[in-house]
Amino acid sequence: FSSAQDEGVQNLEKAGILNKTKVSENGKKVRKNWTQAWTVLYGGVVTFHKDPKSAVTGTSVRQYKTNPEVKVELRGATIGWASKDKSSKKNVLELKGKNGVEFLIQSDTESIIHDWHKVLVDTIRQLEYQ
Ligand code: I3S
Repeated sequence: FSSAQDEGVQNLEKAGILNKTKVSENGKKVRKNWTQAWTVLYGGVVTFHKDPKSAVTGTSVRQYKTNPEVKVELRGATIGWASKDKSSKKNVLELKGKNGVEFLIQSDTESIIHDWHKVLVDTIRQLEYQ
């Protein structure tokens, strides 16, 4: 058995470069500003970091310790595929945090965004059992 529930959230980690934009803050819509970010999932938290170029040399999630630009707690968050009216881009995920914050995350590479979808779903599910 190797499901997320057996592994625990601490083993669900991932890092890579994604496009992201905030779309809501405190439940209020904000203007989109798509930027590339080094995106890290670790300990049930997603962080977005500027300057992905300096991060690509690091292989381990834990090695990347610079201050995140943005932090989204996955406990109580939801993740799903964004509907067509949310963006004209393809492969867009909608990440909604508990505090009314909402991000779109996107990659042109389908496999990359599918891997993120899976690990985010698994993490959010795992956090419900803790
Ligand atoms: O949902 P919107 O407003 O059509 O989002 C687009 C805008 O944010 C646009 O910037 P301006 O606000 O300067 O027009 C962006 O360049 C687009 O990328 C946004 O749409 P997509 O469909 O790419 O999410």
